[in-house]
Amino acid sequence: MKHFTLLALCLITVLAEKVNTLSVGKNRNLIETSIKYPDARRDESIVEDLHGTKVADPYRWLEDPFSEETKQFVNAENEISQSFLNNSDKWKKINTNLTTLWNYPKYFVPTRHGKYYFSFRNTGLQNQNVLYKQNSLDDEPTVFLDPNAFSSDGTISLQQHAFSKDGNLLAYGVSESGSDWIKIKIRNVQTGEDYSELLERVKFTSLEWTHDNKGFFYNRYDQNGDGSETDTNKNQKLYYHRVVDVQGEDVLVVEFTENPDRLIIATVSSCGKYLIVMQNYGNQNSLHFADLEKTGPIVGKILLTSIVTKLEASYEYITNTGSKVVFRTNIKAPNYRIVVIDFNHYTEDNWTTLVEEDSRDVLQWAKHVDKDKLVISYLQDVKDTLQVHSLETGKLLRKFSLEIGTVVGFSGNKKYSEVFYQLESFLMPGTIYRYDFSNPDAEPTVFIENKLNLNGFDKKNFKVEQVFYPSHDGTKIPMFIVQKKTASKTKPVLLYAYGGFHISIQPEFKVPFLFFVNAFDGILAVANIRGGSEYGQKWHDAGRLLNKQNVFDDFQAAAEYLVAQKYTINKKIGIYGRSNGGLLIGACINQRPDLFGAAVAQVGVMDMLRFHKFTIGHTWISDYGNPDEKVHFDNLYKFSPLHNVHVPNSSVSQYPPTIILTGDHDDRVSPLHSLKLTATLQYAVKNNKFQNNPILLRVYSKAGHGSGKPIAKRIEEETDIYTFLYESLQIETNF
Ligand code: X99
Repeated sequence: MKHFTLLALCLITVLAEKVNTLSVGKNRNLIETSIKYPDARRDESIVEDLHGTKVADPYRWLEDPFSEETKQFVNAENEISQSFLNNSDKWKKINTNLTTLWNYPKYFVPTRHGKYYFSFRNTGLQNQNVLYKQNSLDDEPTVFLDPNAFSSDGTISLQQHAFSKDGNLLAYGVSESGSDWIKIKIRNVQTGEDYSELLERVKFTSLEWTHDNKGFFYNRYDQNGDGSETDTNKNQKLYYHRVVDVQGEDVLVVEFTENPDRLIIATVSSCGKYLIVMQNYGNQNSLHFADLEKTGPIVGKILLTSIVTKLEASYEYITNTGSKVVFRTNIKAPNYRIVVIDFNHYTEDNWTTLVEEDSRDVLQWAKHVDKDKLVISYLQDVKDTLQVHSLETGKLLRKFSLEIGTVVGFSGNKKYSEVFYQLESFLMPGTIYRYDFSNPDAEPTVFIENKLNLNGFDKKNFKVEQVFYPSHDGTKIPMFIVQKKTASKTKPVLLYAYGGFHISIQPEFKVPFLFFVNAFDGILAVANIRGGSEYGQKWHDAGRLLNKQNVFDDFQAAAEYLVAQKYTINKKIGIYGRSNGGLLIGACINQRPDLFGAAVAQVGVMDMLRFHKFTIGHTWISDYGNPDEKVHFDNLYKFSPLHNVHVPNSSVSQYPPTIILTGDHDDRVSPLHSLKLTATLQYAVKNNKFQNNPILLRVYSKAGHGSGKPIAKRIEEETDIYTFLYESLQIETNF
């Protein structure tokens, strides 16, 4: 075994070197040449009988991120992909262009805590946004917390933060190398100094202060990690930390030993009286509470009263007036409604509906502001609306008229009459509005408008349209199409979607997307395929579990529509997806390799038979189904990217140029998914006369799933992606 491993290592190294000597000249020529891929060892002995089907997994060894053999494989793949990308004479120019576009000052909504306003800002290219503090909105802001000081390369990021009720303390989480693991610290707002304690083993946490300002609840695991490991995360528990104590003194307050798979969401009610606890699985949760005034000092387990134990719907705490607690829920209301549960009489027959479900629009969130009002956001055909309702009667009081876009930030509090919201869209990098309920007849005013720093950029030269195209089963799918107004010959298209986990993909400002439209004279197409929450729970249900194939059909139908409507041709369509959207790309290149001109699969889930075994993957059973159950195995086996790779037997079935990207500290979707798919694809296409397009793998170091990635690393990665698209889609530019 050892000898075999050594031999494989040597082979990989030798072959990688050979490729280097091959990569001369422009990549457009290389695309016509076949690349020599690393000869990754196949372990034919790994064959399992799964529900009566023999399933081979010859690259199982790539699941060990720490083995020398895996590291060698990654190095060899990186050499190939980097030499491909570095070989493009456009890499530097794309890099410069992206950097210029990214370099504009960014402002975010201010929030009030205690005596101060706090807001994040970024001068342009700072790796991490900086938290500022000011006495009043006219006052000069001073830096309060600068994550750029945490590391020289920007790879330590701020992931979560919560101010104590009095605004004197800040609990904040820091993550290294993009991992989901965080360490919690506490900072004194007056002095700016940190307390000595450091709380570890924290992931997917609540951060909720008790209103005596003495401490906070947070979630922790028994194990620890740095994000490079693949160990499953189960048995999460809720703890209480008192400021100044060492972590060893923290009190275990809630655990659900009978459901080790579930995550815990804890909220302290806005009045401080209740601790509301939910067990979360997918977008469903249970509902429990405790009266903290009756509990007394927190010294041990907190006894919970259960309101909902069955996981069949979602409940989200909004606010409360005494024992009348207001929740957003989708129980018997797939587009969501707002209900009031009296904690003194909490059985379902006593619940009342405050805001009814709308038959068309999805109630996305609600915030308690100005003593007795709720600001509610609805999603209407994938565009946000904002309106104000009475907290007492639920009645609509007023609507804010919004430009087409997405409310990406909102701040308001029941104590204050003032609210801020930030609106973004494909061409609008974020405008912050301020509205004061003490002057109700006035309209919201522009507080700060984020502006690009780009000579000659005028959004009037671009157009955004929304079309509704038919999918394979006739369902109408919304899609945004963004391009320059000028007509040109067949434009390249970047087709993006996500399709899962009840997440809607709304109009937002993304520098790389605008770059594609602006610098490549391309068309950005964002398809709101099923699986998301664009039309509430029904849209999610229509794209999950046994309906998951609808997601892939909707995406392929988007490409077919763009071709049929003469926006473009197959070979000019680049498809891009990340995470669950990476699965989408993996499935679609197997199912319709002829339909696309290039594919970018970032941090994707590719092994649908084993995803539940690594890190937090087991919670995705809510969308994907459980591979250990036959009915779900049969379904997953049909589309799992890893298990549906084919050997091209015609030019139609050759794979499009494909780049697979991941990070070595991605503990959301372990890199093994990308590694195993790459090895399988490369094995299928090597020496194949029908396959000329490259299949590349790029693994970034000190990088995770994406959250907290420093701007410098993001620009590098986006440069790789857009260079790959430039080469693959035969794009013409003026630069
Ligand atoms: C997650 O896996 C997030 C994990 N997660 C929870 C939390 O499930 O961070 C959760 C519950 C309660 C509090 C905090 C958390 N997610 C988030 C999915 C998609 C998501 C994910 O990252 F729902 F947005 N995936 C990667 C799904 C497949 C690929």
